[in-house]
Amino acid sequence: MKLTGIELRRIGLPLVSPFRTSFGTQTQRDILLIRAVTDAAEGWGECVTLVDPAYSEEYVDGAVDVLTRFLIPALASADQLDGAAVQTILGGFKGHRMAKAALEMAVLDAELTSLGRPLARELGAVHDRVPCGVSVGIMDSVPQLLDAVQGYVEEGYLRVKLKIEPGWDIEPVRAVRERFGEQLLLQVDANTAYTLADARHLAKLDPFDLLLIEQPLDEDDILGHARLAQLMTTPMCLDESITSARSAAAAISFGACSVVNIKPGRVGGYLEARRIHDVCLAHGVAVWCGGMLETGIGRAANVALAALPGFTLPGDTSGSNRYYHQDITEPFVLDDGHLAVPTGAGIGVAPRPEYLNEVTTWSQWVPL
Ligand code: OSB
Ligand code: MG
Repeated sequence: MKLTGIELRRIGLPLVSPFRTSFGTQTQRDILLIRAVTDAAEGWGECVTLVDPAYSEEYVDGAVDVLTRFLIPALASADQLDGAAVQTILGGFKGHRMAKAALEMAVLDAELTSLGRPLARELGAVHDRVPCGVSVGIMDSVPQLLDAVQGYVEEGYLRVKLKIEPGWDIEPVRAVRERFGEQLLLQVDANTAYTLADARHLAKLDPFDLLLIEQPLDEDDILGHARLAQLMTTPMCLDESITSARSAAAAISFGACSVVNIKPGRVGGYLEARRIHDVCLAHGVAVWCGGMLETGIGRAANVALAALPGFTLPGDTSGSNRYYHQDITEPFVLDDGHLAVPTGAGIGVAPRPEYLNEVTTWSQWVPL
């Protein structure tokens, strides 16, 4: 397969409601999409960078820059291009995993589309639908939070994740546990908002029987997570800290986590995401698929990944309507708390051209 060129496209989509985390509030998204045009087929990728470097060091303008300046031109020399070759070539550049992941996804989609093979099958999926959870942002008040959770539970979500930060942790968790009972699968995500000095405070979450606490400490603080894991009974899960199969293996060996959130964008792509899954499965560490408020493009690929055997916990793979009034693809609709794994070739979905054009704010064609 030979690459003809890459189209970069930015779209603006408002979120259905503001999403507040310990690192900021998202009210609308500025999303970079990648279309890979090859001699065999076309493929789509979604870059999961946010507009500012608040969740990770990457951001949308930075991704556009590194893609146009370095990553896309590096693919020009390859005459037999596929997803695996992209990973090898891009491995010559440090960091920028979200930008790399988007490019890998677009080429992988083109490759698999031309071969008529679904991404799920290619990755080793064993399920045709995946159980879904929902990530619930920090709210202005506990009653407002209870209303939001109530709505999601009524929609059928099988697990609820509450975003926490200092000042919004024990009480909201207590209120949700009291209102929805012991059976609700409940977990929390701090997005690095605490330090090890908060260990006694965080241990107050232990009586609420949470599935896990996600990334309480800084992304560099593997030792801190290992210490904290010994000071609380709630299982420790890492998100930001896990950037590769190697870092996953190291964190597990140090006792820093017993659960891993896998986000393909954060780790440089779906092929590395599968390796992390394999490492975790071999260590008996449960994994689940994280999310970055993706459109149907990224969601399709995440749902394919979440169908692998080690994904034993519900993911942040919510239905399209949890994020957007109108998705750019056919919407993903929750059915009995699950999303169906796409069965078409490649990622199995594509943007609807008219709506895509309507929401496009910028585009650039990079010939090869
Ligand atoms: O930490 O998991 C996170 C969204 C943006 C950035 C980081 C995170 C999140 C979410 C939302 O929790 C997950 C989703 O529903 O896409
Ligand atoms: Mg997280």
